[in-house]
Amino acid sequence: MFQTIDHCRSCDGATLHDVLSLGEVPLADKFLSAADLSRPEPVFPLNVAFCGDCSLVQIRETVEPDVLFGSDYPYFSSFSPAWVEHCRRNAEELIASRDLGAEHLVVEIASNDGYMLRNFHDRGIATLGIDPVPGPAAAAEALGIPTLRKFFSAELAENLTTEGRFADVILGNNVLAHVADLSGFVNGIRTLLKPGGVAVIEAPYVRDLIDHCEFDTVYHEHLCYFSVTALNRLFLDRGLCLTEVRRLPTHGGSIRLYIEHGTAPSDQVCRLLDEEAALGIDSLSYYESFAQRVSVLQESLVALLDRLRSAGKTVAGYGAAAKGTTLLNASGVRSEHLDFIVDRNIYKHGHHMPGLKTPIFAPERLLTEMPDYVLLLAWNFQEEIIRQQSEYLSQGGRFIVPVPEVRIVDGLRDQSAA
Ligand code: JHZ
Ligand code: ZN
Repeated sequence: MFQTIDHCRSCDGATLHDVLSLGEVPLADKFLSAADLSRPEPVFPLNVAFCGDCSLVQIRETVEPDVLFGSDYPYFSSFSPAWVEHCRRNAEELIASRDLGAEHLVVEIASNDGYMLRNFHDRGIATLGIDPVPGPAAAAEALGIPTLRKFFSAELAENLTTEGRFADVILGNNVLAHVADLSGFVNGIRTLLKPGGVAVIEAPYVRDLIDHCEFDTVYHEHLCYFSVTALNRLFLDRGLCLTEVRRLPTHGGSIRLYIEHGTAPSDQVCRLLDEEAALGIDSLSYYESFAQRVSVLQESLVALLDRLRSAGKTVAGYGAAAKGTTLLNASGVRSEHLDFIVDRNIYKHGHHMPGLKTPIFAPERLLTEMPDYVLLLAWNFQEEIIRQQSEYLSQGGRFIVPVPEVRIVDGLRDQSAA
């Protein structure tokens, strides 16, 4: 069901250095049904490595994509309003800056439930979604967005262009890290992209991951953790170049890449490359203290939960996010630490968190149960969730925010809990 690499996923170099081991954990999005609870749950090793040749950070384990992104894949982008708004603004900007109209085609790779393409579709611009997961793809089709239920690949791009379909804009949010065949994926973008077209891709930024100790964003779906340095090489080697890179606050810190046909990165991108070089992102030393900082965070989280439980406090979780699976299981949080987890995604209700088996309910349960503390597993939506839960806070509830360091937020104060 999984393979272990000993060569880099981007440059095929053999100099992989281990950076962090997260032990053996279940698959992040494999929420358990009631029937699953009595069956053994598979766990997989999870190890992060750094390529000494091209500086790409990656995990060593490759779980088959059909296992990770099968019909039970529960992620529907539209349950997170701030994310939907972030993407709407990106779409509006692209429509204006590229003067998109009925004669243009926008293709999105990993189009999920149509959360992004709907912005183009509603303006009469032709769209094509590509996503292998049936549930979200059906939701996109219900909005009128044609969706190919397939993984994107070089071959798929060839087939589309043989039919005369070339893209003016290619979109891909949080998909590049999921791709095992990076070379095929990037070659596919080059094939499908019209001359003069642009691919706009967002991915979590490894610099934010390391600097803010976001180890929980490491899970088997995420094979790679990108720097601009590693990406620049990935695209240049395949006849594409970065014309702009923007840093974004989403998912704990991401980058948006603007990619076009060509052979020279823009001056703006060169400045970011210089900045990364000055930080040493291309050298192993940048990653050396990470594992130690992760274990301090993990220990302080478990110590806090032990302390609260010993004092008879009730504790719930907010956000059955994929990253919650890593946070809980890799840190050694135990099922007796958490009473329940809440999430807005109705497809996760009635299910249980991988590993800990904590039951998942709708957020309304926070007010009926009034747990003393809520561990914010979806900490990347901290502001939005805390705003939504003002009632819970005003009744004396408190949030535990685990990343970048464990702290307690009671609405008035934000204090370290270490
Ligand atoms: P969220 C996702 O991971 C999906 P996850 C994917 N694995 C990926 O690559 C990364 O992002 C980058 C819920 N929620 O989006 C919705 C509320 O309940 O941070 C989600 O279940 N109420 C493809 O799963 C979860 O929290 C709210 O108000 O780690 C958030 O998950 C909001 C805002 C969210 O990503
Ligand atoms: Zn490499």
